[in-house]
Amino acid sequence: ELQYPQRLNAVAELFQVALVRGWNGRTALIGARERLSYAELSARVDRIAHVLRHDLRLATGNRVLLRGANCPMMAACILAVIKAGCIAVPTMPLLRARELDTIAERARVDAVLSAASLRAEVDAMARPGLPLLLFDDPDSPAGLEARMAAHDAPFAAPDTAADDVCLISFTSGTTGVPKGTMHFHRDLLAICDCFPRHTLRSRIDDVFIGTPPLAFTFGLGGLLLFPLRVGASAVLIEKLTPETLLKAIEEQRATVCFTAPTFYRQMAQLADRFDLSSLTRSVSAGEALPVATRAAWKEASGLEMIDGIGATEMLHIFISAAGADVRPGATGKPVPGYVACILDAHGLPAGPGVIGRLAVKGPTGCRYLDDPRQRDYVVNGWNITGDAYEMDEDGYFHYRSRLDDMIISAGYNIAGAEVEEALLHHPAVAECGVVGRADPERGQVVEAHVVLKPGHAASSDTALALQEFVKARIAPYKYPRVVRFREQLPRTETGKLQRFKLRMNEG
Ligand code: 3SK
Repeated sequence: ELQYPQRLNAVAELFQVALVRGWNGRTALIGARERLSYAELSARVDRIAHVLRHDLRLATGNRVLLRGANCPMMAACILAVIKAGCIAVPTMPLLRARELDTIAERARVDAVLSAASLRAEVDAMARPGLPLLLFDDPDSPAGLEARMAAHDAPFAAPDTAADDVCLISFTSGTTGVPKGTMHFHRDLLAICDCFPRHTLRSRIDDVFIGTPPLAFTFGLGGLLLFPLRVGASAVLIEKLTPETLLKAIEEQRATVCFTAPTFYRQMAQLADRFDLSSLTRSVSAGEALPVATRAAWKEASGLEMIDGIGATEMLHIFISAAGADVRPGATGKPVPGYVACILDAHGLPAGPGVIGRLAVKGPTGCRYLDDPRQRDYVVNGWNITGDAYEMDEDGYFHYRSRLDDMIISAGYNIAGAEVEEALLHHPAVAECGVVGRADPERGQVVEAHVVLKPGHAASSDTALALQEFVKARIAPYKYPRVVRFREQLPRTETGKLQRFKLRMNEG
């Protein structure tokens, strides 16, 4: 059982621990243009917190929308909003004005902190009068940096309760309908004290690196809170491609990588050009990890991936396995601190071998912002996810599909993920997404959207070869009756496949 003081500010606590443990001279964040020690980061956070409270006159509980790519200044702004007793509402860098408007309205935002390079969409928001401060704009006399210069005293965090909201995180919207989820100060520490402590086993000499935006809780934990909790460093990369990530791993001697399966697949194809010998752990989440991707990354890096399932609703990873506990094909077991079970069609806990809805309970949990779906999501303290899973006799959880992605064809239940997994073993397939398409005869048919590797032709012969390949690997009734070739697949900024766009033939 995790215990935190009843009065708590998560960010003040992180820096207090750093001070007491003597980490102030250690490197906290490494960006493209700067490197900050714990002491420098803490001082920067304090200056920004002063600006928020004194210049912007924000009060405890006010909400601040944040917009920026992964860089030390964006990280400092998020931490400062929380230390100032306000509520951080981080947003994905690629969002457009209309989406920002929806978030600002739903979260009742009181101010905006944005990277100067991303201001266009903020300016286009329909919210005249909303206070805006730009950062990474050092020459502007009205920018955040100029205001920070006037404050050099330490900032004393206002009194907040461990269960005061400090973060509103919007889900990335694989269904196209983002929801706001609220998280407490104690939740930020709880995620650090579960997965990274027990499964990842983060250490003070770790160098964290990866792709998820800080605006996505996968990135907020993996690239900011987890390293800060143990005195480690994080590399924040603004312009991410598989090459830039591989190069940064090599240059910064990174030890822990966080990204999604798609990125691992792309990196695996290029890995032989880079020295990845510093990496000791690679974490995959955001999407189900196909066995083929695990194998390709192992071949390329020598590392057995740490797969995990997390959710914005739960803040971070709650089922995972590492090292000798890994079982390819299974996500893993509940991370210590969490319990999980499978619910059958009647909503009752089911034993091994039953495919049902995954439910989870732990120190973090879902609190939707003003959303009636809260009633369906949390029942008796259990968070009822939208994922279909199966537990085996040994207590390992195996992903089957998103519940809304289960394809029912001629009376058969077919998990799209299983067909994707089979297709990914074919040497011509780079990426794929499988959905159900309405069909007058069979109810639905399995439709595969396939991106081919270079050198393979999108032809009816290739489609036929893929169909035969799937029939030979898994039960033949699961083969894709329709195969469509695409240049790329529609994904969210966090790397999740947007199957609703495939169903609409969009993207
Ligand atoms: O949404 C996810 O997939 C996720 C994964 C890991 C950690 C956090 C999140 C939100």
